[in-house]
Amino acid sequence: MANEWSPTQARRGTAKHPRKDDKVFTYGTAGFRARADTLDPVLYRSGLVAVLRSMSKKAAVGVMITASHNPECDNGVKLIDPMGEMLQVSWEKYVSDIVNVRDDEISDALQKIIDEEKIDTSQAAYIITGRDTRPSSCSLSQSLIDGVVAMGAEYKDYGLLTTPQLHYMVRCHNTGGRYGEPLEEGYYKKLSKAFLQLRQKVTPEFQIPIGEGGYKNEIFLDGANGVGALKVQQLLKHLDDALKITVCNDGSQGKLNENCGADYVKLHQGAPKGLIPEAGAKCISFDGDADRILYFYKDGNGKFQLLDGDKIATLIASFIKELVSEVGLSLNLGVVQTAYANGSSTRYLEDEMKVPVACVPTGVKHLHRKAEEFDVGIYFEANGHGTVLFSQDAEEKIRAASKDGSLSSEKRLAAESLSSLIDLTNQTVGDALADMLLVETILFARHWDVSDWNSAYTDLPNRQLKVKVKDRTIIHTTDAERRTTSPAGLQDAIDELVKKYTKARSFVRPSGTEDIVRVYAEADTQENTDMLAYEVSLKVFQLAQGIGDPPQPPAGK
Ligand code: 16G
Ligand code: ZN
Repeated sequence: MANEWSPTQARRGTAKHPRKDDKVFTYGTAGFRARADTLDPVLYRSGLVAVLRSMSKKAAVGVMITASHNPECDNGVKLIDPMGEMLQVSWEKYVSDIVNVRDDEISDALQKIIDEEKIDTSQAAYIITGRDTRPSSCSLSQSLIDGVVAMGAEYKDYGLLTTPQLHYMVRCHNTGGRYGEPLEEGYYKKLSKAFLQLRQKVTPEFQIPIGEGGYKNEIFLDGANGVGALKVQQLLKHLDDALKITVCNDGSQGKLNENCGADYVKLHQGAPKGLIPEAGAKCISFDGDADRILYFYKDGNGKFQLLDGDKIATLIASFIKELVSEVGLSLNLGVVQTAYANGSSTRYLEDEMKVPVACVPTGVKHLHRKAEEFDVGIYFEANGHGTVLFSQDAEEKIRAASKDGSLSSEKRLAAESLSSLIDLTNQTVGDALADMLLVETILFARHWDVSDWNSAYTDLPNRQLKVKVKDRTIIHTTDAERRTTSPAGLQDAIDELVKKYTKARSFVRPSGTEDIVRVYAEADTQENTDMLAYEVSLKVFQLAQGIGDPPQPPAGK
């Protein structure tokens, strides 16, 4: 039994972790993120709230210390709810409130949450924590633990983990081991077992299209100099040499995310530093905490080809759709995207694959929630974050079919494949390691090389730009961030600009992780896309009080 929380102790702890200035922190799309040297009190206080959350849910909750793809000097923290999902939105305000009150207001602020949520503070609390490889993560982890201990709670610190591994641990803890063993080894065992089983089952007999290129099991990984580079090597030990992975940017030299990692590759649409691909070689890139994955390669003409989250989603959706229809199950399968999804991917899914597509605002929590509305919900952000969610009903039907002796052996095999596929997907959050294993299985099953996969549809050229403005919160959006409602005149101006080009689309939104406004454009050619992105950026600069130098036209214009 844990000690009951003591307001005095929580307050006393602030002496060791004082707020240094009046900087206001907001629990944003992915928790708190800021320069690491400002975060000590934020971590301490996140520990206090995590304990209240755990008491209120009567279950273990997780706290991950990472700033994902941000530069190494930043760090961050996010809370993970009992089933491994992102913190319930209504609690985001509580965390922000606690983090922003004065030191002497802490006890009262905690009491307010206890009263509002009717929390029984004699309830035992348990916190599960992990961290990425940032140099600041160790001491921030201690600040968090100080907060947890001040509340009289118990904790388990897993040390270095990828973000999705920690989400997995939280779910395992709260499901009595039904989801998996709450150990790092347990995570590798679960994934590798499902991978090896699925690989055996997807024998060519029931594979429909066989590509020309031929599957290759060699992969070159850009590990972003982060935790994913370390963990993939642990995973490999369990894969019976099914994959050969050369790890570049493994953290032994370069800085985390510096000129590398999935975010860099997506934005620059080019190879990261430290990984110069040979033509045709299959390359992948993780982000700093390994919850994103992108594929890329250099084609025969030396052109960089990116297979982003949209391409991954279409590949997975088509594979699952085939298996589901092979079994003869009636399951409602859908794909969830954001405004950043390439227009070609949406058209391909809807028009060619006849798969329903939903569009939601940026941020994993929005995608995850929407995907839960389907029997099989495949969600991916274009930036490479995504996974597949199976409803309980879908899972039960699949498991039952896999054991149904009255089905033909083809149908049963397809059901067994789906059953292994469920175990191969991280049902809590996007997971670069699990996604890699799933993509590799599908390519293997289809005898596909990356170029076979890439030929499904051609991405429209696209460009993302950033604009610095005085106050990005004046930009309001609607329609899953595809349109702006303020400042006045901005949407009309964007509409006019978009009309000038073919197959064009553009939107702007305030970033949830940086103090900037993001601009996205796509059109028929790269030249037109770059021009449209520039013109829209200029409008944002003019109508939303841009600061610094105005955006410059694309080179040569
Ligand atoms: C965070 C989100 C990611 C989103 C990105 C957008 C989570 C776990 N991560 O990294 O999904 O794509 O923010 O950043 O939700 P932005 O708001 O700066 O464009
Ligand atoms: Zn990440």
